Amino acid sequence: MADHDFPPLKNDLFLRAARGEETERAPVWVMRQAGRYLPEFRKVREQHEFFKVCQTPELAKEVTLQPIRRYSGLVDAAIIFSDILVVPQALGMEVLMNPAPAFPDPLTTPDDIKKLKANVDVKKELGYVFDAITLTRKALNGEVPLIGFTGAPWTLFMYMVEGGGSKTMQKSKGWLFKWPKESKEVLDRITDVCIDYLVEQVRAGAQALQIFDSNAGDLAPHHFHEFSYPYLARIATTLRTRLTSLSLPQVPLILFAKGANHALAHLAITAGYDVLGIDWLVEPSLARSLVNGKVALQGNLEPNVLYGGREAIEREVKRMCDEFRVDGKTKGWIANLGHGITPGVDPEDLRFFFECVQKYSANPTKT
Ligand code: 1CP
Repeated sequence: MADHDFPPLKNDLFLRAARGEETERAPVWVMRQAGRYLPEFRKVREQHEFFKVCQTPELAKEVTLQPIRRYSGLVDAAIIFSDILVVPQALGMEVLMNPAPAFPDPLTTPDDIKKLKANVDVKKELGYVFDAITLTRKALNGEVPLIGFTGAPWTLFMYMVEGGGSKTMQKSKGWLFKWPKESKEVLDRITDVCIDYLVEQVRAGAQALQIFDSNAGDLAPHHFHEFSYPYLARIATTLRTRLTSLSLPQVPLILFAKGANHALAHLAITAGYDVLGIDWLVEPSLARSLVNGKVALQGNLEPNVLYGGREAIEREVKRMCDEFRVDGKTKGWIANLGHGITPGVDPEDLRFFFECVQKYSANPTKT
């Protein structure tokens, strides 16, 4: 698919900010914006199992569009409804969602590596995601751009070894330290699939891509540089080469290495991404100075502020908008939460968050 196969884009604020440009106000979207805080999403889930929604392009499209319809004119990007755990599924692992992710047969020892599929054909295993992307981009009718995504190798490795989410990450970190060579073999295998997966998402119509390294901040800085960074950098570099050689568009690449704020300066210069997502544990002004204009930034409101009532939301959004300004200008910033929205948020409070971003990020020098 090429750009001219889709309706023309009416709102390119998100794409302009991702390229680092000055914008009339900050574009805004939120991670997990299609999710359980929305009654219309819960209704779909009452009737369909989680991965069934991901695997049925019509349902994935419907759910992706729910926040876009509800917050029409207030939200500046859509993210395709899926999950990071479809990559382990493509590698041959069984993943259940009940309601948290569960792998009945995780990677226990290096001997289990042979259970992973050797040559993953992403078109065969994940074709439903590409179909959902094409269908959704058409249905969006150019209202906002569509973001595709993948989990990052270290974060996916963590799930594949732990067999689900983990606070301590003892098993996955145990692998890194006990079997570094074999761990890197698995990380490399995941990276190969991520690259193919992202290329096909662009071919299907994704207009930007986000890599979620949600567990990046759980690694010591030197372990992050050994077990996460090289794979993130390889994804960006190889993806760009592949997109060029296939005459596909060079879409903006967003890296959300949650908690790896120690690496911001290094990531900005060397990792090959256009945008770095940041969580709320780093002040925007510090993040700004660390990346020094090399990349755009995305983030970073503490998600629990959305439970704090209107006064707190307004105060905190205003503070965030002021902190992200560069020389008094709104430039190279995509407003977002510092992590995904949680199920208990009142959808009307999220609307208020969007309204506050629009109000307080208005650029005095470009209206
Ligand atoms: O029952 C349900 O409906 C389950 C809730 C849910 C939803 C709405 C899950 C299970 N995944 C999703 C969708 C999802 N997941 C999206 C859709 C697009 C959007 O943002 O609207 C995206 C981008 C993800 C990405 C994802 N899945 C991440 C990375 C982002 C993050 O929050 O850090 C991770 C870590 C996952 C794993 C996952 N999937 C679901 C849950 C509950 C979890 C986390 C579990 C854990 O704590 O380990």
